[in-house]
Formats: sequence, structure tokens, C-alpha cells
Amino acid sequence: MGVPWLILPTYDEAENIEAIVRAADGVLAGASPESHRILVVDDGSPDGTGQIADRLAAELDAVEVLHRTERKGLGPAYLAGFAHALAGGATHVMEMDSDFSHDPADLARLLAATRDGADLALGSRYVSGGGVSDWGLVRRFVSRGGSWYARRVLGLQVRDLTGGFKCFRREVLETIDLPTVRSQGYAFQVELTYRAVLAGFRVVEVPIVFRDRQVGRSKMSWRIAVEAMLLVPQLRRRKP
Ligand SMILES: Nc1nc2c(ncn2[C@@H]2O[C@H](COP(=O)(O)OP(=O)(O)OP(=O)(O)O)[C@@H](O)[C@H]2O)c(=O)[nH]1
Ligand SMILES: [Mg+2]
Repeated sequence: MGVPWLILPTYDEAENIEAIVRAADGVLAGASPESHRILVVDDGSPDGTGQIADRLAAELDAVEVLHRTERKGLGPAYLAGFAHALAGGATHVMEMDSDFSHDPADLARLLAATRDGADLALGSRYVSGGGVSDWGLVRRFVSRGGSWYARRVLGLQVRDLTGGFKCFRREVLETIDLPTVRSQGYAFQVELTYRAVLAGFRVVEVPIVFRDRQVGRSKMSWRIAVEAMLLVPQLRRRKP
């Protein structure tokens, strides 16, 4: 019988990987008593994240690792993880950053939302009860502006379009034609949510508080933000 899967993409998260895997494993053991799986998707991190993940996989029943040899970006890492989880019989597939910006405790609320009627539950900073702690003005402005822009261009009601803390019911990922998804960074998150809405799935926003990573290096770049700006209008043009 299938169980919920959590995908943890990693690139140079040696300082976070062990704590995040253990925390998520504990939360999911409570939220999904029939059991769960955790898949670390590591793009050959030079800092040895993949080896730490292998050690955890040997120790913890629920954990496995997908090693990719090259750094290909967040989107392709998630697509590989989704394919693996679906082939493994996943009933639900969850996305979460591996840097504690997303609180693993919130996995329980995302999963509960999909059991209460949502097809896709989004961890949302921009609904009542959600927010960001410790971001400067510029970063707040870029993030809010990005969600506003994508919402306007795509004509969506969703408040937080760029977040990467999500829980999909299996049927959503089976329906939205993953092999044709091309975007990488923030645009990847926008594109998946957009496709789910277009396909008629029920998308629900669950308030979360996002905090900045405490250790490790950010991989967010202007290149990724600009890619998102340019790609969003193309998503609309490519509308099936
Ligand atoms: N497998 C894989 N994971 C990645 C890649 N780029 C980023 N990640 C992971 O994706 C998650 C989000 O990336 P972050 O570096 O936190 O980027 P961000 O959240 O956009 O920016 P900050 O929060 O400012 O650090 C983290 O778990 C990263 O380790 C990649 O190319 N491949
Ligand atoms: Mg981050």
C-alpha cells in the first residue's frame, strides 16, 4: 500500500541535512502512522551532503537517497524525485527546502489539508497567519512583488506562488504532465501550481512562517529571479 513521500532536494547542505532528515522523520511518523518515505535528492554536493544522507538512509528505515551526478537546479531535482516517488507508489508527495526555512512541524498541517479535501496544499507566507521572519525590506519586496506579478500575469487567486513547501495528492502529479515542465527555480514552483489550477484541482493555502537559513549558503540568485520573471508570461502562452 502507498504512503506519503517527502522529497528533500539538497545542494551543499552538509550542515543541515542530518537535522532536517531526523526532524522530518519524526514529524511524519506522527502525522502518518501507516508510515512514510523520505527521499533526499542530492546533485553531487561537493561538501559531502550525499554521503551524510547515505549514512542516514542506512540507519533510518524511511530514508533513501537519489544521487545525481551534476548540479541541474531545483526543478529537475524535484522532477526526478517525483518520478521516483510515484513509481514507489506515493499517495502524496511533499516538497520542502532542506535548510530549515520551512518548519518540518508544518508537514503535518500540509498533509492534513490534503486529507481534508485539498488536492494541493501550499505552505503560504501571504495569507492570514503566515509570514516571513528576519527578511530585510528588499527581499520582502522582491518576494511579494514576484507573487503579485505572477498572480496578475496568470490570473490566479493564489497569494503565495513562489514558495517551495507543498503537498500534492498523487493524482495532481499524474495529471499535470511533468515531463513538459521546463522551469528551474521560482518559476518551477509557479508552473506546478498554475498547472494544478488549470487542471481543475483544489489548491488550498496553509499559513506558514518562513525563516532565513541559519547555516549554509543561499543558492538563490538574481539569475533565478530574472528567469522567473521572463518565464511566467511564457507559462500563460503555453497554456494547454
Ligand atoms: N538537488 C538540488 N537541490 C538544490 C539545488 N539548488 C538548490 N537546492 C536545494 O533547494 C532548497 C532551496 O534552496 P536554497 O539554497 O535554500 O535557495 P532559496 O531557498 O531559494 O534561497 P535562501 O533561502 O536564501 O537560501 C535547498 O534545500 C537547497 O539545498 C540544485 O541545483 N539541486
Ligand atoms: Mg532556502
